[in-house]
Amino acid sequence: MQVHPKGIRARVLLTSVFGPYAQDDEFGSRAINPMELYHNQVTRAQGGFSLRMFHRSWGIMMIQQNISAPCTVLDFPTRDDFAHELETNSYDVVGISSIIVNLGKVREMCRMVRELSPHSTIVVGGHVAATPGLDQMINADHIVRGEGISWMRQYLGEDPEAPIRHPHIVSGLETRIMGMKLAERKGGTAATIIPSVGCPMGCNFCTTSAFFGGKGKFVNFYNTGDQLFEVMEQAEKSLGVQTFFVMDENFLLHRTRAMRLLDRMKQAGKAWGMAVFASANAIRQYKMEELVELGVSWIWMGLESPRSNYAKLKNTDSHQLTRELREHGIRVQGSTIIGLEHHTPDNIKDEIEYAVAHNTDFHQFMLYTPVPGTPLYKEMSEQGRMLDGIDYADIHGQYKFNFRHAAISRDDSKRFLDWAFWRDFERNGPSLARMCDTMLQGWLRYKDYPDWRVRERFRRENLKLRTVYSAALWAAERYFLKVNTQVSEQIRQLRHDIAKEFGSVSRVVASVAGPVLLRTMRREERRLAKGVTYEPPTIRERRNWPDRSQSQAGERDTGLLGTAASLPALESN
Ligand code: B12
Ligand code: SF4
Repeated sequence: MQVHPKGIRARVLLTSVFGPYAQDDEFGSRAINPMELYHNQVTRAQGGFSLRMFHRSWGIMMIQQNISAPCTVLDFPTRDDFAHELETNSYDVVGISSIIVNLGKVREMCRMVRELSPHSTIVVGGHVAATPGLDQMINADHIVRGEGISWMRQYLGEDPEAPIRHPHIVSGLETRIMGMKLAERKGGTAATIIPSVGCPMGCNFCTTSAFFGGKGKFVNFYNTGDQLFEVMEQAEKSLGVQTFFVMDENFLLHRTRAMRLLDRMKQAGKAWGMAVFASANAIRQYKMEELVELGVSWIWMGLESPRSNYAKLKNTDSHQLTRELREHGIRVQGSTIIGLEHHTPDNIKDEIEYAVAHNTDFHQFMLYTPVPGTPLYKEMSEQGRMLDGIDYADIHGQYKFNFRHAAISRDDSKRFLDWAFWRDFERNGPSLARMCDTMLQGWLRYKDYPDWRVRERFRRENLKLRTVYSAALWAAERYFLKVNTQVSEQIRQLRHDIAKEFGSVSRVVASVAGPVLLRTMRREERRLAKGVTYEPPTIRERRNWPDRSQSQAGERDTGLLGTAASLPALESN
């Protein structure tokens, strides 16, 4: 590969695509596609109960941490921020990170670089690189497919195989729920750890798996439990965390690594908690007690239809598995695809009912979407079933089909998707309450467990059950009283069970803080009805920067360290 003439002396800018995001615009922002995980694709039908939170662009943070060149990461810039950064810093290399949906923004950013910083080399990476014919659509010098750390190191003349340094990443920012913005404090939010990219299961629709090699392949940054333990211990020290969001598409699949990590945690007396992604077949490799001892407190799991034949769900009763996980205090985030090949207008409602009956703590629904680079895209293209003229900005799985389905129309795809979110909320109530239910079940089962690390983790996680969550449940019970009596009754029962276990503290807090939360909740719903949306803050961080006052610790546009909330993946201590 050609090496940049300045090598590690080249000044590098790594940027995410520009915002604002949660609005319709000519560059491909869509109101329906905000830069929020939960509100975009999980709790979007839950009104003021929806969990609002932002996540940094971890890919470029990883690259920055692993090159020796002076490097700025610019996250969530506006167009003006991006222009200003280009004009004031004379970058040799401008790296733009994007997924396919934001292709229009990449095109515009390349145009801006050519205009404002014509000497810069433009490198485009991330999932957008899988778009067929991308080189004809944007004006870039390099388009990088797959893993980017090794590419960038090589481009700057460094050793691509050198060990990976992990940045210290606070997993979530600016959390809000029920109209309350949660306080940010050091150690209050989980640290993100990225052990690998890709997944060897190779499900036909899976873009992450395809992008990093497909079936049987993935890229491991840390092969062993020992390496992982060290990375986590460093994050513990630097961020003051006890909880980790493990961003690995199928963390539990690698049992040897996970069990070695558990050994190390036991030896060192670590009562860490961990949120992971894992397929059902991977979870089945463990006894529940092993998961609990490992600190697994939250699992994101695919719950595709039993008629879909995905290997990961073979021989698994997913209803029973979900129930069992929750009984052991492990919150479950289900993920269900709407519009699989066998779905028809006649069976789709039953399939959605089946998904919703899992009664997971959180449930993501996504449309079956052939995305460039995946086996599904290849298959649909070969069959001539990809629809022409669909804007890439609308291919994000939360709008309408981008292909001709055998039985379901494009417009109906959106109707069924929306119905799935609505039905899950109607039947199971707010995720916040379901999560409290799981936490209580875990506490009751494990509060006297022989391993003190487990007792300590449940104690720590459940502190909020007796205080702020009791108040939230009080408000939720009142909120649903007139609109959904069944949900209101479920919440009332849960609140009483909590009070029975934790005594008068929870009752007092609920009756004092509950009415306040009910008011903030109602105010939030009024704001949302008026069309208020949320945007992530712009963040600028420099590393190896010649001006030492701006280096390493990062020059931040906002003071963001440590968002609070003991919420799902991004849980506080
Ligand atoms: C965190 C995340 C988000 C965050 C975004 C945070 C952010 N700041 O951008 C949130 C939750 C908001 C989000 C939203 C969406 N997301 Co998302 N998200 C992820 C997730 C789970 C992790 C990304 C990550 O950090 N991975 C770890 C890092 C290390 O990997 P990486 O980003 O791929 O980076 C590596 C390479 O790609 C490359 N690279 C990346 N950037 C660059 C730049 C340069 C210059 C170079 C050289 C290399 C390079 O090097 C990195 C290291 O190897 C991925 C799934 C996954 N496991 O990756 C989906 C994923 C990226 N998201 C996806 C989608 C579809 C979406 C949504 C459209 C979905 C939706 N409807 O909600 C929205 C879009 C929102 C928007 N307006 O843009 C798809 C992308 C599909 C595609 N082919 O484009 C993915 C792959 C999930 C999936 N399997 O479908 N997402
Ligand atoms: S198991 Fe999940 S992450 Fe792995 S290929 Fe299938 S859908 Fe993708």
